Amino acid sequence: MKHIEANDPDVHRLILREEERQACSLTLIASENHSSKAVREAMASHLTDKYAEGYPGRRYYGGCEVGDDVERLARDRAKELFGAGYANVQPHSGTQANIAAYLAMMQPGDRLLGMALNAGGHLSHGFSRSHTGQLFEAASYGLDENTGLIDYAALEKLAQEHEPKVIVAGGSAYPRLVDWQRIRAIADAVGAKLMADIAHPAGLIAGGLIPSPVGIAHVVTMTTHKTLRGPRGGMILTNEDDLKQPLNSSVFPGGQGGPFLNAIAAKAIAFGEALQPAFKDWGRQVIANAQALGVALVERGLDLVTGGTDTHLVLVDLRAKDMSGRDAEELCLQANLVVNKNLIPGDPRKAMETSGLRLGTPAVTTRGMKEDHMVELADAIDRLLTGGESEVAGVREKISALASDLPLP
Ligand code: DSN
Repeated sequence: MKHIEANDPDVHRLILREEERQACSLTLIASENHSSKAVREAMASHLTDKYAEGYPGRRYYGGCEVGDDVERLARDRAKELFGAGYANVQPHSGTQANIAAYLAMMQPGDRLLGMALNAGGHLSHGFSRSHTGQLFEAASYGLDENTGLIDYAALEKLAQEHEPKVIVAGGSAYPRLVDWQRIRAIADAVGAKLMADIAHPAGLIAGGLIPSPVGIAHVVTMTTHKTLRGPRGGMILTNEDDLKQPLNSSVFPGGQGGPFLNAIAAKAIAFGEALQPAFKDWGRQVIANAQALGVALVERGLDLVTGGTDTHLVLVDLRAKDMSGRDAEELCLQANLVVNKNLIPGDPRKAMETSGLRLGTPAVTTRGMKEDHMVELADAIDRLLTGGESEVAGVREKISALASDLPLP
């Protein structure tokens, strides 16, 4: 960063502060990860300066021949990774990918059915204050409050009543597998299209570790920076020939202007990394770590929504502790454990307070943590939730020591 240091000491200091924050703490935010140095180099490359509105071979600017090759490479690798016939690597984010996908399948005013935000869905699945809840007439399905699992029977009933054009499935705080076939059957029965948002488990699906919706859902969207371990960004896949052109047009010029070629190159690198056998091993470890963390938390008397996990995250139900997610998050943060509060099924508290804590293992697995470390983390969390402020200094020392042994990539 010698040029930033020389030209802009203010920004240099901020970047160093963030590096230090990440290095000295442990990230258990389920949607975060640490990308490789190669991914970050591509983000900082000269590709950032190039305009390339359009698609490979059909651009609105000259000088796009390298950009064309970059985008073709990213698309080809994405298709190979997920076994898809079409990939659009231009979406700048998961939400932009979702909005583009909806508008390729629906008109404003049409009906959308998505998982409720307080059930672990996402803002872009029809939440009232998201454009997706304003553009479309959205209804939401939820979880069985006793099991914490998607209530498929209620979803089916709601689909029959609401008659959506699109059903979106997938969540940001759902620790279990989604039955893609079952939701596709529900969609078929009401003449809806199924969209799978795999932003969270994309890397686990790419690694073949959990079932893929590609070929079941009409459209699959995702982010590239969570378990997929790439740069911040989004992506759309389909195997439906009649959706390819509408998806292309909906991304550009529908929702975006010029693609970020630097990010697309970084996506290509991340997909290349994900095609290596080591990525599958990493993903397997992510799941093993989440399961070990869950078991160790339960052994310490904590409740988990659904009792455990099949993926990269666990959702702690704090109601028995009589502590809010906000207070638990703050205690962990003081001890250098970065986590986030989260609503749980039937949560009696508001979204800014919550009764849950979401813990994910992608970032700590990238730093090299294994099951034994998860027992130490569970111990640290239990000490904080049980002992409160009096435990912060001791746990912070322990977490800092663990973190300093495990450098960022
Ligand atoms: N904000 C992401 C998450 O934390 O799950 C989803 O966009």
